[in-house]
Amino acid sequence: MKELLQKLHDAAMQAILETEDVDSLESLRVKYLGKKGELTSILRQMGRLSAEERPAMGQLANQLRAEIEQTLETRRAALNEARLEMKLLQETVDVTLPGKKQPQGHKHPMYNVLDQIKDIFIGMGFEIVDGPEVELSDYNFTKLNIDEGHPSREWTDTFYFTGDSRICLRTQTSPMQIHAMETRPLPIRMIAPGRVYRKDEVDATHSPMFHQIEGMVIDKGVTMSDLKATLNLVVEKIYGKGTVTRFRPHHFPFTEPSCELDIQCHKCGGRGCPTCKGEGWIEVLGAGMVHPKVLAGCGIDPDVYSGWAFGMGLERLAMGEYKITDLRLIFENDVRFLEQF
Ligand code: 2U9
Repeated sequence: MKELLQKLHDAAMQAILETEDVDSLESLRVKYLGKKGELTSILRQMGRLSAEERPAMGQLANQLRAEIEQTLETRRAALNEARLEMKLLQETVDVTLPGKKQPQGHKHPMYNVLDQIKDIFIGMGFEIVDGPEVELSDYNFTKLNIDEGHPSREWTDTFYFTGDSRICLRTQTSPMQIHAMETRPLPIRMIAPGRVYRKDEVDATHSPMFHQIEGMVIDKGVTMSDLKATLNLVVEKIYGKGTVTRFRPHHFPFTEPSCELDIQCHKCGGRGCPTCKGEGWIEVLGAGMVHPKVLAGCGIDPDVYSGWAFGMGLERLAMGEYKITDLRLIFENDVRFLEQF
């Protein structure tokens, strides 16, 4: 019996030490030490031994069992450790490998221009006002002194939602000034940037959707010289100190008097070149004193209050600033175009 126990012990030890994975260690434990295992079946034969032999044999059996258990444990720990080490080795990050390039976007060139203008007006105490792109024709036209029958109200020029022309996509950001005059306390100093829509065919200078920025001041005693001084300052901030300006008389239904502001061509100093198309001057914006009828229509007494307003197209400004010759490039969002700015 002693030999049987010793043989079992040696076989178990060898099997344990030769095993290479943790799962089969458990099978070995069941095989040798389990309830129905080999050791149990040897011990069942203890009954055949004499009463004197039994204690020594029991002791030997216990000692060998303890040794096998100990070896199982040591082997399990060693295999676990080796497995962990292998895993760590496989998962090692090679910090010297080149990284994956993450292409980064940036602001659209037109928004650079918009943000520059916003900053200038914020610095002068103006508020930035946002509003709906879908408008009542009343706010887009009538309250701006653009009467029924005006060509810009035609179905061929404006996107209408209703057969009776009551609701449209705004053709200018001016309705936001009407809303402001109707709802805000005076005085008002505001700018209104945003998208506007006109039924134009797409070409190098036209798009059915484009961006405008308009501004307006309403207060007591506001005059044309406030308009000129403020816009001269804005132009100097955009185009540089000493930029020469010219205010040309013009006509808009919503302002009286009205004007257009030109800057002397900064490329040729006014002599005429491709940048100013030989004119010597570049048109920048339209402006004027808010029409008394428009003020009165918003419940503001034109005998007490007056105001000035301006409007300009943002795409055209960006095209001038960045020498972009085709308006379509601004909307196509081709990265090969955008990444140049
Ligand atoms: C109110 C009163 C007056 C806004 C103005 C212009 C002149 C102007 C054009 C520039 C190029 C539109 O994008 S464009 O085609 N705009 O010339 N806009 S004065 O005057 C207002 C606005 C609102 C209540």
